[in-house]
Amino acid sequence: ADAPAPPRAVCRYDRDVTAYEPSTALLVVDVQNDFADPAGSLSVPGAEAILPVVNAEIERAIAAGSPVVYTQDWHPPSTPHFARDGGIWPVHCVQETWGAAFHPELVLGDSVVRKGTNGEDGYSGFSMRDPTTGETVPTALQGLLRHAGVKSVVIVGLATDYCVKATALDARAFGYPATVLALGVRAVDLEAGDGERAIEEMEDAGVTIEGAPK
Ligand code: VGL
Ligand code: ZN
Repeated sequence: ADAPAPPRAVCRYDRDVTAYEPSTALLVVDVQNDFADPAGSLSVPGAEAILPVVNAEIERAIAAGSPVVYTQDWHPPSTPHFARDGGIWPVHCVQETWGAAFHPELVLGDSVVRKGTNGEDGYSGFSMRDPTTGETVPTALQGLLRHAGVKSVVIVGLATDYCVKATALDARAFGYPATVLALGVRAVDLEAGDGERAIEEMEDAGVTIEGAPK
């Protein structure tokens, strides 16, 4: 028999956006063990605190018939993205490992876009940049959103200063109105203040930051 599903942390909270519509997609960025679990190799401070917010958002989106798309950092064991191979990051989210798996408390769906699969940095859910050639290649996300008739996106996940930021900036570059939920994201903060600077950069690009301290 199947093991019972682990309990899901879901919270109720008020937010003042328009309700989801089928033309709004929720993008859930990289809620994977290496980022979200305190024992992960690139664990983001406070990441587990976003899970109830992210799950509540997923439930709202599903109830409204909005597509929910999950991105997943999905690196080969050796990639110029990792410090030991010339990049800046500890080894993380290696394909088929615990660290690359979605956090066990995350409410899952079937629409997953993997990135960084062939040695690219893959910060954005929309495109991946080859760190050696500088070439940018698209992921499946754009086609998926277009096919679903998506006209705007809401973004939550990890990390504010890398994959959330890159995904939000690309969403704007492709012409989507984009909202990032401040309670549903957390920053790596390699340098103190990176998270706040990322929020400002996103705002400058026309991203709506919702729930930010006023
Ligand atoms: C990420 C650093 C390296 C992210 C991915 O998901 O924000 N950060 N790879
Ligand atoms: Zn990565």
